[in-house]
Amino acid sequence: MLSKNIETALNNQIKIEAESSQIYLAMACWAEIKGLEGIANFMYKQSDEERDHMLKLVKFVNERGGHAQIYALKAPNVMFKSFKEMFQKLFEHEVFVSESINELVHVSLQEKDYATHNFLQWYVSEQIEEEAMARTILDKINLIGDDKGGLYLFDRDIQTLTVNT
Ligand code: OFO
Repeated sequence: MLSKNIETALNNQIKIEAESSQIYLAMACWAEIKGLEGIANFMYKQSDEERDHMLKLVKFVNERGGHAQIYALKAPNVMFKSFKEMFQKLFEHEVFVSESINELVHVSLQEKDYATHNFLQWYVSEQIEEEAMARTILDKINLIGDDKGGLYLFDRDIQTLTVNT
């Protein structure tokens, strides 16, 4: 059984994962209208993965005697100055998600909820990978700078970047 504190904290994370999915969906749309299909597909996939992260939490809360809440979401940014800015925002968002997961882990230990603590370990590893991937993308974007040919190749190659679900 989940304590009220843990249930509230997990529900808050459900909202964060849902918002992540919306944020990346908006990025996918922006990339798509800019004609960069590879980046758009990559972001659509990221958006789907965030929805999976959300669903995993929803099921966990309901299975452990809580009630998963489906909150109204904050509207995401839909416009970006550049791809660099877009990926910078993605990176910052993943750092924010990692902090939020760390806080959850902390609360689960305070409440001596070892089942939740164990469940959250999957998110801890996921965040390490997602942050690393975002950092790799940013490094590549920085290398490209304003080179249009570089962006073309990056758009083609980003689809080969694997992300774990
Ligand atoms: Fe990319 O964040 Fe979910 O966990």
